[in-house]
Amino acid sequence: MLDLLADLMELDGANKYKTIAVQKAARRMEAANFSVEEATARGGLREIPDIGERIAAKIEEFITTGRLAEIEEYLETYPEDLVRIMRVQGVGPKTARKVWQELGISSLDQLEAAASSGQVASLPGLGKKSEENILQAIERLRARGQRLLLGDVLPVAEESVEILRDIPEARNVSYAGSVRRMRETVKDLDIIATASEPSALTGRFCKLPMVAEIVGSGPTKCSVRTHTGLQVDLRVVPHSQFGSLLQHFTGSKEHNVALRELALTKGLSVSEYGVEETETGKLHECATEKELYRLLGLDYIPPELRENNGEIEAAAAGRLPKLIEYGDLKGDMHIHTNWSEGDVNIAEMARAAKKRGLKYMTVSDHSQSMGMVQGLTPEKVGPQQEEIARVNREMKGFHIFSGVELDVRADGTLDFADEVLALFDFVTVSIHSGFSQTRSRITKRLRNAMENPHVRAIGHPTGRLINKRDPYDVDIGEIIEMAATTGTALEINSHYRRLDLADIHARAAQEAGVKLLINSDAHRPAELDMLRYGIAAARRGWVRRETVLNTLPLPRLKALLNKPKAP
Ligand code: DGT
Ligand code: CA
Ligand code: CA
Ligand code: ZN
Repeated sequence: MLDLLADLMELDGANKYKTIAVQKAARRMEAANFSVEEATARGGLREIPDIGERIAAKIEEFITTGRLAEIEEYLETYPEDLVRIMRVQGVGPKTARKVWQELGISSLDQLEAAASSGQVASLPGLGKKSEENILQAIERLRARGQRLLLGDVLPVAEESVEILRDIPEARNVSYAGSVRRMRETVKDLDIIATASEPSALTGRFCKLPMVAEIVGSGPTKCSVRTHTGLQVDLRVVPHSQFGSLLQHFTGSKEHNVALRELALTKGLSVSEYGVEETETGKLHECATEKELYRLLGLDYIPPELRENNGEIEAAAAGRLPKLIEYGDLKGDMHIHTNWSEGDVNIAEMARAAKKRGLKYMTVSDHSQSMGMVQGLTPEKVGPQQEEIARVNREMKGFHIFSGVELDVRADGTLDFADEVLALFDFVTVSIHSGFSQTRSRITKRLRNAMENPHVRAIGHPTGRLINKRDPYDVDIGEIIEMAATTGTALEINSHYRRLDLADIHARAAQEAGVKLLINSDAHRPAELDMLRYGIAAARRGWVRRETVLNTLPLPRLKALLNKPKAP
């Protein structure tokens, strides 16, 4: 309801800040893992962040009457399907209004038909290129499945496991499936447990406040749907088979199939109950996953690697990589503060980073040309560096580097001149505009950036937002090659909406000898917690500690930054 309202407000050209407030509230409602109806009934809506008086009143109106007068007023002017058109990538409210007013288009199907017949290209301000982009975007929108983001599900997984573990009858509890493999998107949440009394777990689970609906339940099994629309399957299994079942339900399916094929060559057969010797019929139950892998002659394979991408061969040869771990991170080289669009000042971000065990960070506020935000101008660099120096004097055991997240403009030029860039300890370049440029232009922009001796890294290298915005048209192989030859590091942006580089690209970069960064891109202290998702993506990409620059101890990183960059 709030999403629809925000879209209608945008269509109508309403005040931008009011629209943003509604959008923020919509995100809060989407993430609310409790009954909003109950919260409304007990007058608790205002306790939720981003829900002010006006929006609380709207939610109440909707819950008590089932409708919202404001939406109905808008719908007297605009057809509801117009908002679906707005959600096509590259079509904003202006274009949606234009195709509606000029061509009478009010649905996705109509838009697709009009674009296919060349009518869209004939409108003022739109051309052949926009028309093609619209067609492709519609296709992608339709192809996109309804998978959830890991960062929206993992906290629920951890909370559920914690609650179940606290039940006296519980013995082992673990989440499994794609969540345990830390895939960037997941379909559902799978939980495996053992217990002295299985029904104690399933019974309690069905009654959790997060549960909106029970899909199915029995003494050892139950499936529920939460208020956020997540399906959770809990299975309580025999203790002696916990390892086998956890391994089975962790998957991936492809990994399990390959494992079974390998077992057959050894006269064994693997099932969710154990490993059976084909000839004698003897069943080895596995209480731990380690036992199962050992029976097959394999080293233990971490869940993040179980995608049948060479991990079984590597485990057989004793050549699995030693994967990077969260504790290996020593710093964060991409942090925003209130010098651009961050919420808090330098000292506060530094304290938050230090509290999380980091030893250093780079203040990398946006440079001036960033569209909406108040970016850093060359004049502000001096005063900002004075503030950094002051905080550095005050803080013990922590160091702040002076950096910038520099725009490379649509025409390929950098946002600051070389004399300004020379003032910083660490320059990261990112693309924030011109997403629809051709591959050769985007590549040229990134090449310009990487060939500049002051530019140490590329931030969120493909620009994707998972499930929302596709990467700009870029040849990732070429980016990796340029990074290798210029000695420029590539970022794994840890925000779970980005995870950019993606796992497989991080793996390719490491193989090409490129150095990586795992950064939070935090705009407020809580977002430093995103780093765990960056670590997960890196592990899925087989990344070792040595590949990641911000695992270096401070003195070694300082020494490295004192030298010109080199391949
Ligand atoms: P998802 O839920 O699509 O994000 O991905 P998964 O991997 O969690 O898939 P899910 O929930 O359908 O199944 C959980 C695990 O159960 C899966 O990773 C492996 C195992 N599994 C499911 N179906 C099969 C199957 O047909 N054969 C084998 N070997 N394993 C399966
Ligand atoms: Ca699953
Ligand atoms: Ca499942
Ligand atoms: Zn950025």
